[in-house]
Amino acid sequence: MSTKSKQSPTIGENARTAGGWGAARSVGEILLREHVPRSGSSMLAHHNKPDGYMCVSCAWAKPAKPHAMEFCEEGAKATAWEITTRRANRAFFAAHTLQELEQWSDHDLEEQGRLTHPMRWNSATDRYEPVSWDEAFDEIGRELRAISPQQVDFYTSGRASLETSYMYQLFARIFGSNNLPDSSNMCHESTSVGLPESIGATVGTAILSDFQNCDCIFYLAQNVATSSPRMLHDLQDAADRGVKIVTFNPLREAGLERFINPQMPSQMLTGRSTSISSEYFQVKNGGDIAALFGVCKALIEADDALKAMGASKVSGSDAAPDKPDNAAAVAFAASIAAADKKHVLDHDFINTHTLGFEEFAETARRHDWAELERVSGLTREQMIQAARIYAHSEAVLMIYGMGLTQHVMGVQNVHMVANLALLRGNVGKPGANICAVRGHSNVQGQRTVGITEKPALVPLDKLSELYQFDPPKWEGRSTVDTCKAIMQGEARAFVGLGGNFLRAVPETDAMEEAWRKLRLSVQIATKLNRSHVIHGEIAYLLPCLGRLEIDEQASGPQAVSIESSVAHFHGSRGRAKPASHELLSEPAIIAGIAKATLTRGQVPWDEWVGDYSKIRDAIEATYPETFRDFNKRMFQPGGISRPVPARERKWTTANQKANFITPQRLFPELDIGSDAGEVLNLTTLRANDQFNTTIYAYGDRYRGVKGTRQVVFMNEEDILRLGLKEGDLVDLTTAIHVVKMRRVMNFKVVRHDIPAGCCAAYYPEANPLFPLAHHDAKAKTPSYKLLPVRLSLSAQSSRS
Ligand SMILES: Nc1nc2c(c(=O)[nH]1)N[C@H]1C(S)=C(S)[C@@H](COP(=O)(O)OP(=O)(O)OC[C@H]3O[C@@H](n4cnc5c(=O)[nH]c(N)nc54)[C@H](O)[C@@H]3O)O[C@H]1N2
Ligand SMILES: Nc1nc2c(c(=O)[nH]1)N[C@H]1C(S)=C(S)[C@@H](COP(=O)(O)OP(=O)(O)OC[C@H]3O[C@@H](n4cnc5c(=O)[nH]c(N)nc54)[C@H](O)[C@@H]3O)O[C@H]1N2
Ligand SMILES: [Mo]
Repeated sequence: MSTKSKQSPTIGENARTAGGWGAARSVGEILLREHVPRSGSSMLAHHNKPDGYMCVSCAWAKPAKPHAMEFCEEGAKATAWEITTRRANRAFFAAHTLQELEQWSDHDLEEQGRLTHPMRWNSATDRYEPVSWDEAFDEIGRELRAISPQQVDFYTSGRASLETSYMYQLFARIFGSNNLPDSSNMCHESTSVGLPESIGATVGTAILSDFQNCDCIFYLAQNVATSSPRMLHDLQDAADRGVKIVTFNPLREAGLERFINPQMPSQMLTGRSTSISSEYFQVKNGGDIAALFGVCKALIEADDALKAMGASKVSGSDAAPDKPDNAAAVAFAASIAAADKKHVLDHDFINTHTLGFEEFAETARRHDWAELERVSGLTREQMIQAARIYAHSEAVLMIYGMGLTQHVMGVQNVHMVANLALLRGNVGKPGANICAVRGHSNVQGQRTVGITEKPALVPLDKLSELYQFDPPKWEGRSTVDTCKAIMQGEARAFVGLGGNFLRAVPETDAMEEAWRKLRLSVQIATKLNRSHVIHGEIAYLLPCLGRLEIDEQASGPQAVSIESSVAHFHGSRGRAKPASHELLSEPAIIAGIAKATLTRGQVPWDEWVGDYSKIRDAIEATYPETFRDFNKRMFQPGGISRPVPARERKWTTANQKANFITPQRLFPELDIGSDAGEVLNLTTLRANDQFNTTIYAYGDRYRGVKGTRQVVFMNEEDILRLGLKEGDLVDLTTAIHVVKMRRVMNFKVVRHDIPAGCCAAYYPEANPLFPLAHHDAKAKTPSYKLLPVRLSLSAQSSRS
């Protein structure tokens, strides 16, 4: 895809320290960049405060006692992005055809600013033209009624509030469709599938106080400084208390190494930074199952050795290792004995609470160290070192992100995290829990109120009783199923509640062609993106209020609510003047479409739009335990804690136990064919100047990249071996599912501290490479963190 912006790259040394002056300075620059007036910066004083608004960037926890400024660089960017004074108004759309806008980059499209008025695409002029809200609703309703509900897909991006999300899923179901794909399908779906099998929790069990109560953190596959920077405060406090932080990540990420807190003047002045990770293990991407098996093997064999030592003491024989290979396990066991402990593993916990331990332990014992080393990229000593730290800790918090979930074996990655936790009872006690760091600010909450393609996860009987309709029982489409249906022409209409579906999904080039065949595309959005510019035969672009804006309805200004990563619900009040007087709120738009479409169901749509507390009453009526006294408690400091049974060691699995689930392989079977050329395993990353497909600017301060995103990070040895040099332009082609050539061109080679055999590029630039079928079998999460690719010098390279 060609881009309008010129990217003039410079690649410097990467900054190993996150936060600090760089972050503080950028906040001012950000407000300036978005043309936010001075008054806008005072907004930030209310950011993530109990009486304020909840950040529209990430989903990280909102503490009951917030810092004076409970925002981060990324939160400030997301705020400025939404309250910007830039406008994509009538004049803008009159001046540009969509064919022309197709040539624009993601950055340039969103850079135009907030959408101001409802629009319909005119095929004669190839422009989005103003339309009245009523006309829009009427035609959308008419079109939807003419299409079978099975052929309509209702996508949700993870930002929409609980109120909006509840209304949206209800509308889809009364209409007759369970096709509710969401961004979560590309994100933590592996968690939503894997954790219920392991411990009966659909979400992580961790809460904020676990950071104060743990003595060790295993930090896997999450880039805290960019993706959830406020968590750095929690990590810093933990590190200052002496908590051991053991990190597994192929890249040495700033923030996981050192952090300067921009809110602590002493640190700013002295430049003193806190070391975050006590151990940093650069696992190969896709090598986590092997790495964690190595850690578990070390623990299990040390436990065996300790038992043998105990037995031999009783029988009076020597505790010396019977085979030399066992020496490490014996030394490890001796360190545990010296600490006056009887076991390496928590056998009481295992016996009382779990099933499947024997099979898991046998498999771990059987795994060969050499194979674990080869697949993980770590040494045996490193895995044993991680195991030792783990065994000497009493409460371990497991934290993970996309580097584990977005894999062909994503669900099994999640199982391995749980397996490791269960070995020492590290679930459901203070400081010891599993923290699945969610992405979008309400992505977790949307599932809680029914945004899911899986009818089994929704109280259909309750919905039927409350709204007098017969909900569809068939399994709906998840994101990759929706892509497939669009490609095969089975999906006729797409309704998008936020997001940028076309850019976020795999195989983007092929998807763009298929997308044009939709009969109807309806996009509810705040800013223009590629999923709007490419469109169906009939296309609507409906602009909505953002969460930061004052939402005035019949009963006065409204509040909405969200759920954080640690399963707490929080109220949020917008404070900014709406970007345009023609905007409607998301609930009002959904109600408008619903009323124009539905011929059944009894829902007081207008009453709900007039007063959102009535939507919350309806949510509480649907989920009485989860949302008890919702309206009364939604603004309580620290939020409303959602009941998560596993947190109390109640295992709501099929067998009422926590389960060790043994992955049958260490690494996915990937057919890389017999083509010539070496294969590297690609992972995709976010830069610190982006929020998903929203590109704030070209660069990544933390990885030393300026002026471009079109880069491929490589290990020095690989660069040499492939006959390349830094700065070369290369083309990347997909090495699996080679039926069709998938290629991206002219990526600049950047030397980076990444294991040999691995490489990394930015999302969404690399998405055309990902075959749709390359996903976890059960969760269908695309394998965005592992794709075999081949690299070749591009024709444009200066050397050619
Ligand atoms: N500023 C900003 N904040 C965001 C977002 C954003 O785009 N920008 N996006 C939001 C969303 S929707 C989400 S889901 C989250 C995403 O937040 P993260 O979970 O942090 O996801 P990524 O940024 O994709 O990177 C994941 C990390 O995993 C590492 N990694 C890659 N492959 C592997 C692997 O195979 N194994 C291991 N152990 N590690 C690996 C990468 O080096 C990287 O550090 O952030 C949210 N917050
Ligand atoms: N290769 C690769 N691909 C990935 C990933 C990866 O790591 N690697 N990550 C995946 C993940 S984790 C996710 S979550 C998806 C993200 O996929 P999406 O959620 O679909 O994408 P976003 O970029 O978050 O959506 C941005 C758009 O949302 C709209 N928007 C913003 N705020 C609002 C609002 O308040 N209301 C409404 N109605 N619209 C709004 C704006 O128009 C903006 O252009 O991408 C996935 N794709
Ligand atoms: Mo996400």
